Amino acid sequence: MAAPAGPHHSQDGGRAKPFPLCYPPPQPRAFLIPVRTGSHYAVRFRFLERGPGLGSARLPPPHPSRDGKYPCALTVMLLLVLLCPLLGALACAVEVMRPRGVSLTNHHFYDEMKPFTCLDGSTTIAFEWVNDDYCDCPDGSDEPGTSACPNGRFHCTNAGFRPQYIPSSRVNDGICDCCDATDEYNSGSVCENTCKELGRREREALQQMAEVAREGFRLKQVLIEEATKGREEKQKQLGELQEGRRGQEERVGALRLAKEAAEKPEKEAKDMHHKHWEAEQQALVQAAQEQAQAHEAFEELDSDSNGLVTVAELQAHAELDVDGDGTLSEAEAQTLLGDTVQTDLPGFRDTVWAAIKEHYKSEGPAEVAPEPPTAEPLEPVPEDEEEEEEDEDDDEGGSEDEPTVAPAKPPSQESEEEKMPPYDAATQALIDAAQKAREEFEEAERSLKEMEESIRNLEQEISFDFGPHGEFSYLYSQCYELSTSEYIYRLCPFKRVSQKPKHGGSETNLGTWGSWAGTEDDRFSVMKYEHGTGCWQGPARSTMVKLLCGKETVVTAATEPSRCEYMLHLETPAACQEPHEVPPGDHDEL
Ligand code: MAN
Repeated sequence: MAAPAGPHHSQDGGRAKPFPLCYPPPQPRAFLIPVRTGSHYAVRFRFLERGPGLGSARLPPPHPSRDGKYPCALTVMLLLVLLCPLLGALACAVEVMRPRGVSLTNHHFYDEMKPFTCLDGSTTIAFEWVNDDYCDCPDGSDEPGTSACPNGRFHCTNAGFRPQYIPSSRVNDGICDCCDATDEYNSGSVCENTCKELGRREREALQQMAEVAREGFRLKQVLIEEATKGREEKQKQLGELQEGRRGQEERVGALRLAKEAAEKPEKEAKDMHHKHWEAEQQALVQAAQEQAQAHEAFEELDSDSNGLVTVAELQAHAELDVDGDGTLSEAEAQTLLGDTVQTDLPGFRDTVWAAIKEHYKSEGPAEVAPEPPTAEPLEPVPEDEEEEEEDEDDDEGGSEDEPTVAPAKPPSQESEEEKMPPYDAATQALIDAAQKAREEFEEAERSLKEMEESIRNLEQEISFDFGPHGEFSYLYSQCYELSTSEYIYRLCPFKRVSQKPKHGGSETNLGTWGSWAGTEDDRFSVMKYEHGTGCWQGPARSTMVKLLCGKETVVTAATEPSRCEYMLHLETPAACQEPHEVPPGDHDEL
């Protein structure tokens, strides 16, 4: 039960002293083990037995006590100190006596020949009050080996493993905290000393780590060599590309001129062809309009609608008067009809219409707008009336009897080019030559663009800071993945980090390469990726990548310590430091 710290009452005024500081000397039950520790000699005392009130580290003081009870201890000690250099290979370690729960470092504060001053300097008490299970010092330093002070701490030596401090409250609480079991000396709990086993396991783990560090560091040297070579190669490649670019720029320039030179006559020839075709189209339209007008006039003149226009029917149109007397006489009408007394539509169209169209006045409504120009005449021209040049249809192969050569496409959707007849051989030759020049130019231009892209990439790669010796350069243009229960994390070093849900959904950008972000003296231990996809009502996603020494390159952990702020662990030989060989053996605190 912890007693309050505070001013001390009388030394023998009712204080319980269940665990006296000293124990009688006649049964030291200890044996001496001379051991060598490094270059100094010491003698280690081991106890055969522990008992209540017996500080496990307590031995009779090495100097005569006030009542001069234990002079032999000093003699033994002195003897050993004198003998130590003579023991040669044997080492001597003295287990320094100190009250229970006091560390070796602090033992000199606890001199049983002097009153004890609390470590905070606040009070001085009789030494007998140390570890008397009553808290005297406000800092708890007078009760290092009991649970009397709520703020005290107990030191476990843990020989064979790591020394440790535990809160005083854990002393004799029935739970084994110290691996050397010294915290449970009076609780009835049976604790085993597991320090040796823990130490062995720790040494094994440390050895494994040391092996990883050794091998990793060896691999790092290979990476550095490769990085140096790679960098030289890239510099060389860059120089060659830059040189090549100049030549390619000239080539592109020359091919551009050649292309322009070839395109000029091509354009002229194509324009010419186009003009001809347009003129033909125009003529066709006019012919069609003419025919439409003739047809209309014929139908008007053919007042009895018998399909023939007669002299009498012509005479109904006085505007056709030939001699200017205001009437169209029968003889005049006959002249207009020629050597026939009546005419059908084809005859009218071909002979009569040409003679009257200048004077003919329609009686009907306003003239119908002509049909839009088409490649085909509006009406099939009767075979007997064909008077156009014969080469017109040479390549088309179409005649009026064959409805249409083109399959499904309606004429309105046809492009001008498609409607046009094929080019003549000379024009086609110019087009082919220009096309060739164009292709050569485009090919050269494409290759120049690729060169420029490679130059940009190389320049960017060379400008990256890949670590003090370029050891991280091999990570460039690689990607590494880690699958967790929810996501697949993908790290492409020096580029970006992403996260893809495993059960559907699109990839999220967790940041693009920002900078090295380790501490000032260890800058290359952390990478920062930033400006990722915005977090809903939060910051843009970002990721820290912690680089750890490993024999292989692998992402070993992915976490999200804070919403939309991620942390990956990347093991890589490039992060291994030169290992400092530690000689094997245990380094117990005595
Ligand atoms: C997604 C993931 C998570 C993130 C949330 C934030 O679900 O990117 O990592 O925490 O969005 O809304």
